[in-house]
Amino acid sequence: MSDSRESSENAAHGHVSSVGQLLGIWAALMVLTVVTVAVAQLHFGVFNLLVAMAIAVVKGSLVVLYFMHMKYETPFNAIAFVSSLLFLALFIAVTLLDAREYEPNVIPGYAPVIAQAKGAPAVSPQTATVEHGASTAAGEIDGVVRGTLVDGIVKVEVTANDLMQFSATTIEVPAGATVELTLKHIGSQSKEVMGHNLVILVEGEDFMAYGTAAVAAKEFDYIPPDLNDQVLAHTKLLGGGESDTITFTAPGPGTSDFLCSFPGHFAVMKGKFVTK
Ligand SMILES: [Cu+2]
Repeated sequence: MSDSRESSENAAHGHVSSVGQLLGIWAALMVLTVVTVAVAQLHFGVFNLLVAMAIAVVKGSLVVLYFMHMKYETPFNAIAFVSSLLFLALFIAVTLLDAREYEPNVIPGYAPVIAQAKGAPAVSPQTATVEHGASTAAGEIDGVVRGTLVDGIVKVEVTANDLMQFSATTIEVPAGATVELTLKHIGSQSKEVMGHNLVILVEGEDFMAYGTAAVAAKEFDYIPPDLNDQVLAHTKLLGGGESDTITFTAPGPGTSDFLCSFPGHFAVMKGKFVTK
């Protein structure tokens, strides 16, 4: 009786591979592993990944077919196996699409809410920005822009790019000077996606508070009218390729904040406006 049960179980599990066949597959896997390492030393450019994946697929197939006995299974099991692989590929592909879509909106190293909750200071977004795009079209990160004196007017030019960076972290002008400030958006993204402005606050006002409040003022291009008493001067909201020039009088000696008030940007797009 126990014999018959054993034989019926064997029948259900089907094939028993010979030792020779298993050793053969093992040898093939070892050879392919050596090939993988050897191929890694060669450079095929864009085909590097394809070659590596092709070898990996062959190895994986050998394991699945012989060690996991898929070769001796019914076609139904093969269909179930292959379709589960297809679904896995689909999940990964959709996730990657999503990640790419949102990548431009991610501010490197910026997590103020979490940092506040833990009572720790927020990660300096400035440091993160430098790591993220040290060589950009804007060029001078951590730059002090002093402007040039032309006909009694101090002309200052600041650029902003698609990587959410101002070319200046400090704008320095003589106290009381007439300042002509130009903001150039040197990126290519639209105002809706990567809009930039430059808002100089009155001394004592906090860019974080202003930037947070400005998020709700979309219809005013993120310049909330009820906070105008906090603003010394501001440019228009610009899209890629646009620029705006404003003229204002610098106050007496002091230091205040400037920022881009487009939602999410002030964490990295900010700096000091210094009058001396
Ligand atoms: Cu901006």
